[in-house]
Amino acid sequence: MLRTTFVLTITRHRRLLATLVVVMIGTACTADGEAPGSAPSPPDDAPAITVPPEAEREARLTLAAEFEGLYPAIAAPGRLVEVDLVARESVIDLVEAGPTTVWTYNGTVPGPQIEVEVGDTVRATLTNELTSPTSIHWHGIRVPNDMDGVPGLNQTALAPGESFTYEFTPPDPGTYWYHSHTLGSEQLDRGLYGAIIVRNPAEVESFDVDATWILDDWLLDETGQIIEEFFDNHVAMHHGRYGELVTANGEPAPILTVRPGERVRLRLVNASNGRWYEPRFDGLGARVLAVDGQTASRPVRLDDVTLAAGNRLDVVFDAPMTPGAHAVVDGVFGADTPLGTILVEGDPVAADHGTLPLNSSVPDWAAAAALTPDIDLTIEVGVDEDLFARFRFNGRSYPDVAPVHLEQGTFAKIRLDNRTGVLHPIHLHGQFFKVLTRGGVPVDEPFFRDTIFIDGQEVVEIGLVPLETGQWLLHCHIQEHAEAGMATVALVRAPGADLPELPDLRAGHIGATLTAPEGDMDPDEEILP
Ligand SMILES: [Cu+2]
Repeated sequence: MLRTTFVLTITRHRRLLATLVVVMIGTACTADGEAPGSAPSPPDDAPAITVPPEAEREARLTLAAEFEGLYPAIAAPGRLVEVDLVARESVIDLVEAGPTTVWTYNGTVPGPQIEVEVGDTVRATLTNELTSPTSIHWHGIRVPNDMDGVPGLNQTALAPGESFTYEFTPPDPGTYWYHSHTLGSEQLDRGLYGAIIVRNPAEVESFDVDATWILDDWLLDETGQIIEEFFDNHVAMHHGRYGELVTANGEPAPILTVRPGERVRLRLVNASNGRWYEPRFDGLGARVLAVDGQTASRPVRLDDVTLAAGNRLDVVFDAPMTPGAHAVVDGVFGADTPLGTILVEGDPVAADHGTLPLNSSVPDWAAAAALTPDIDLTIEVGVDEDLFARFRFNGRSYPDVAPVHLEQGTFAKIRLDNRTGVLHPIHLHGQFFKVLTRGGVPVDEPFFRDTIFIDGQEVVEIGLVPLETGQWLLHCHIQEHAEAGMATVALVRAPGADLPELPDLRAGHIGATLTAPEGDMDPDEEILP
């Protein structure tokens, strides 16, 4: 409960706590990071890695071969889906105290849900009517690198008044979302996000109801306005900015009405800056079909996954034949935060739905757990002389990064060693990966994902076969951690290609605090205000 106390006191006592925070980095925050679902510590007698190099090479080739077929074959060309997204200020009704001024795509939070089928091409024109630069990232979708929306890395942020057209053909069915990747601690918090659903036509008839809930939390003052202090040392050092009002689709605790016997697919998206959720469905036997849009090879228990910032969970259940109301709550802080209600009423439907559309092509990759990591990434936090936090991958804070080099089509194992006391949902752009071990213990997740929750002081190993070449951001999805430097770049090159060069990342605006200084970059220099 220590964590809860901190979260709720963040805004009121920020400055007072600043010094205390610094003291607590390595002590209380460690206990603070004891999230539910955390992995056990490695056993003392964990076997040393004994696989010889030649056998490792063979094993890697086998893993890459097992990966082939995970993704669907390239679909036949479909429709052209054109979308206009205008980023602008608007007002919405969140609380009785009054309308709340927010930033929106097309006047609503969330922005319009974009719905396509695999093979369709999305042509989305973003027009910036804000007073700040902005850009859109298509979270999870394997887009061409120059459509990925990270300013300074993949594109130039749109100045106020400018427009830019994103065009891509999503290759994978699933639940994805789009959001600003510019000044994220402010722009996500103000409401710049929406869902993009890529359907597999062969699956559509498997479900009677296909709904989306995008979760967010809001930090409002007594008049219902967003408190405009988006980034400070305290939220950066803890779990990001948390709000006390939780909404789904911009509404506190909405009701999803279904008929008795209907098979329901509810796509949950976490658009919060930092907060994570453990959704619990009362009496519905709900299970998880897909994580981060990637269908599992077998249904997953809700207890076995978290919905960290950036994650998606496709929850499936068959509505009971008896009418009634079923609460959906967040289990993180004592199961007392309502997320919504499933209301079962009306005429029943036939309850014979057959089997769930699972993905039998997910490799188990059990052999990967014993391999030597190709890349070691150590996550640390430091405090500069003015008591500002800097998160570092291998000693470096964005934009002064040491990029990770990966080769297209080649299996790679990445070890993420979190030496901070706080959790981090790490997101890799442009690729999906599989969790191999937690705390030195092999993990059997029957799905690939794009964002992984790493607990305080935890070591997690992931494996992937990158297919998309280019420069891809690898970062913490807690917006305030990313803005405190917790980002690096994965450079994926085709076999035999030259090592790519990194662009000047200082030209971008991934965070308000990352306006880089002139002159040589020094990982230890003060670049926070
Ligand atoms: Cu983080």
